Amino acid sequence: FGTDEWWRTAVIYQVYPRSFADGNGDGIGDLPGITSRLDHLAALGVDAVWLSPFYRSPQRDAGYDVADYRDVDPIFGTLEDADALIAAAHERGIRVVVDLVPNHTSSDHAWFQAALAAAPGSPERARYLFRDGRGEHGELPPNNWQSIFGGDAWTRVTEPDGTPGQWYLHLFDSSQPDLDWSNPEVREELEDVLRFWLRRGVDGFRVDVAHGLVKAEGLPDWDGHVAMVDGSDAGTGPLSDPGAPEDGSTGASNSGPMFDQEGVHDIYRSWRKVLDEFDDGVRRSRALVAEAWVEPLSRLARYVREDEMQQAFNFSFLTTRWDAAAYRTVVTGSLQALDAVGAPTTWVLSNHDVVRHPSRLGLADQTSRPNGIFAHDPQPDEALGLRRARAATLFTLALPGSAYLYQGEELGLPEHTALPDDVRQDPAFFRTQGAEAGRDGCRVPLPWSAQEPAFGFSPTGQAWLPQPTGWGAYAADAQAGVPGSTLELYRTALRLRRERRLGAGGLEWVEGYPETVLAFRIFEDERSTLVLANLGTQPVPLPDARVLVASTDLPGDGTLPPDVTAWLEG
Ligand code: TEU
Ligand code: CA
Repeated sequence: FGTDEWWRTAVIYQVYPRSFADGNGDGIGDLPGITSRLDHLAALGVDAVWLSPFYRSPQRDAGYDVADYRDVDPIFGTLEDADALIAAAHERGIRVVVDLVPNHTSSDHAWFQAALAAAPGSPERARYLFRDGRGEHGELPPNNWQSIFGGDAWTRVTEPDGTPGQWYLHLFDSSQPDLDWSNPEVREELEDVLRFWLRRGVDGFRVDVAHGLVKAEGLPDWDGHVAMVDGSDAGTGPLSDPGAPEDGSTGASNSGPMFDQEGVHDIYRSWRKVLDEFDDGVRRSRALVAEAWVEPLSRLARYVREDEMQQAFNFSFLTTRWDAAAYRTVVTGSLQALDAVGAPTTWVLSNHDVVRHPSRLGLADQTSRPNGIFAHDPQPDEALGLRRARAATLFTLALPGSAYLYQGEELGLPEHTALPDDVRQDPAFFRTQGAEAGRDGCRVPLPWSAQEPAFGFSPTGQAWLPQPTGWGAYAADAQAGVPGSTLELYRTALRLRRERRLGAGGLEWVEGYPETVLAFRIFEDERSTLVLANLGTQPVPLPDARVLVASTDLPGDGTLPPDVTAWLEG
């Protein structure tokens, strides 16, 4: 490990533990499974791995409902397995970022169970947001907030004496009660959880719903619109123009009295101090990355000020239409917003909450495309989508800053759009009574080999979600060493990115190409790299320079075909 601020240019690979690799054959991915596949990540060339939650949990929201922050869920393994995974990653020079879920606990958490057993007004209830209901008998929710997964954001409890009682707030599922962050006990506990994992050697935390911890004083009613998990918006239906904000950010942010309150920053300043206690001068800067759906980007940038987090996810590309002008706006806006606070930006094309980018980009007509982050596009063209996804990946990996990859994107995996409803597990699907498809389609277990059933995911051939037929063609084994495969494209791009220090470079737009071409130069040291991405429908002439890598084989006639990106010398 170097002593630099590694996170500034890091490529960070998201592992979704239940779907990565199953070690013990029960059909659910686990920590020993991840450890056994770390060589795949080393060969890919990533700097760090971010692990989605593996803590003790009833798994009602796939682990984003934590019952014990200091233990590993038995389905994923043990604390010793976590230690072994961290050590094995570090041996390979891969840093480990874990997911912290501070906005809510599981309803199975000992604190919430104690709160249910205690009386209104008790210190046990004061760790959560319990309130009396409105109406003559308290039969109405305390305010009009809606859950991001659909339905009321409040659930009424039965008091220990059997009478209908208070209500508690949950911005997500009813099994995810929100903590009261104005309570010092809550702050102390979560800081102690940070220390628990820092002592075990983790290099950072991805902070779930970082913009949600503090709610407006008095929990006032709100008549605005909550951006729902399906990309619809509680009041107005699907967001019509995802590119609406001027800086090109997603248009899917959460706003209102439950999000982005000034008080959150004080929390992250004290967390940063906790992380700095562990700065050993060698593996410097344990890092915090905010998952904050906040707009405009200048608001997002406030989470990464000098004494707060080092990174925040920039989700802008999730909603960018396949249009060069739209990407130019987003890239310029993102770099400017973060430059203003002296931090690098991040780039994200996929994660466990959104439709995989080959499927998002696979709709020929991008102008009439629905908000493709959460809702399934009708009939994506998989071949076109993959071609564009590879092109998008290639220009993204050239951009200054840090990049996040979601497991399986290096294999070119599409969304599973044909999952039967009875196998789905996402609570967002159930809370909306199936009105939207939910997020299971991007969480399908990875194909490692052509071996059916389960394509090498599990030694017993089981998989907690069915994999599509044809999954074997995407298998890591089938792509490794095959020129032109998506996996080899990722490996090559990451190698060149590292060699040419692209993440640390400066960007300059290049004139002289058609409007439909993204053309920029990355300057690093004395060298520069020219990046050309053809988002139009006609081939464009390439300059006379050495091609370093192209997202799809070039025809050899000196042109760059539609939906292809190339990196060139100079
Ligand atoms: O997601 C938080 C979250 O709010 C968005 O993903 C949400 O869908 C968006 O704001 C809609 O506008 C995180 C996790 O990534 C997700 O998997 C969890 O379900 C959620 O928190 C609850 O912990
Ligand atoms: Ca398992």
